[in-house]
Amino acid sequence: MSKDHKATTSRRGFLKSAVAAGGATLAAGAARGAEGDPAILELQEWNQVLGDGVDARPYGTPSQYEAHVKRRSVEWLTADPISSVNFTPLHELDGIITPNGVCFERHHGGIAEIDPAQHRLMINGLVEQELVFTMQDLMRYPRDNRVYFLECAANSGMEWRGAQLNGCQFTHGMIHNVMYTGIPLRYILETAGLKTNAKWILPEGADASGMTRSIPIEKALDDCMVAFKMNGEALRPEQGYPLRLVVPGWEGNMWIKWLRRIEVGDEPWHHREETSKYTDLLENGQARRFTWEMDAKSVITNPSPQAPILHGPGRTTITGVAWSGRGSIPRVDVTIDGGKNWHAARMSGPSFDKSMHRFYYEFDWDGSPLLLQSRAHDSTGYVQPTKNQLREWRGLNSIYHNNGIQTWYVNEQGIAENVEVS
Ligand SMILES: Nc1nc2c(c(=O)[nH]1)N[C@H]1C(S)=C(S)[C@@H](COP(=O)(O)O)O[C@H]1N2
Ligand SMILES: [Mo]
Repeated sequence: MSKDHKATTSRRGFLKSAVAAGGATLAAGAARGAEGDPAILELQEWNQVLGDGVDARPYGTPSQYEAHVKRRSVEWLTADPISSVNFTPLHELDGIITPNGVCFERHHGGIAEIDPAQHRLMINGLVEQELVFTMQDLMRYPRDNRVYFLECAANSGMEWRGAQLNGCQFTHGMIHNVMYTGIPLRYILETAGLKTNAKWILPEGADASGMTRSIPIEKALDDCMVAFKMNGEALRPEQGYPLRLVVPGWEGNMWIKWLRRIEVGDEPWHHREETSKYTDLLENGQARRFTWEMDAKSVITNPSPQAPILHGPGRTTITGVAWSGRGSIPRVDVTIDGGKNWHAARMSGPSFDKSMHRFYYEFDWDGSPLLLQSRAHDSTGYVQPTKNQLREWRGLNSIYHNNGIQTWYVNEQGIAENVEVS
């Protein structure tokens, strides 16, 4: 490889010249020699005994050493687990896909356990012909595969008044990003035949909460899907097995799980979840309503309060995720000094509309404290605002749609903390 490998080069000098030499050299610079390290010089136990055979694990689960990678809830947010939320461990993940077992859950009446043979989807209201589908009936339709994020509108809602929860799992973990297999809702509505005054739909869940939301017909006919698979396998019961509505880019509450009925109407229904909940009370006493689209947002997942820098100063990789309900994310900026200097992050992985994007920023950490932030730009030109800008626009009464820039303070030991800079 390059001359940077010369043993005479000082560590700092090595790192400096390695920056110019490119990625592969940098990675090599992070390693050391074998001397004095039994983990490489001696055979480990697992190297000397036969392991489990092929049938020991008919449905695979993660390594026992990954047991900390799990959904977590916040005690004071969980009055009753039947109507509550837990959070995706964003700081443990990489790439753009959320594994099915750690997708955050939000239920209003617990998880419905549905026998798919007894499950039906009904279309009624302003249609030429009311229809009832079995799961098998639905399998006759052409299906699509698309990757979308689902973000609860309340994600980061606890941070409106100031930095509060210590970990991106808790501040930003009401989001998952999954490849759905499903049927464009348009095909199903066209089979039933929309009447000319059909302007809205009301999807309804088969769970104890019987959740409903009004959705304009334009969105229903545009990119909504009736999904039955996530990341290649059946939806998990937590995510709406056997059928859920996918409403790309729009607030998670509208993605009705355990979908059993879609009513077609000529005006919105003004149900609970679009009046008393999922509306934003502004400073002047007026409430924003029908704020469906999720604004562009990003967060640094590593380092973060649950994921300190453990390797000490020197070459350091910052990573995070960004998304927008209006399109893709062509650019994310990262700052390590609280916004004095911004650097273009390196985007890596597929870039889909209304899907999570992964970014990286590699730099030489001198061991002094950091103020880390990321700022997303979406394909419409929208730039993620600061938290204070949001507060100016919307006051402090809001819970929902907090997409302000997150700050992590990292101390000399690499420990990170949730803070705000003014
Ligand atoms: N039937 C039904 N659908 C529902 C809910 C529910 O309680 N019941 N919760 C909604 C809310 S508020 C959100 S944020 C998302 C959460 O989806 P998830 O559990 O897959 O993360 O589902 C939505 N769909
Ligand atoms: Mo939600």
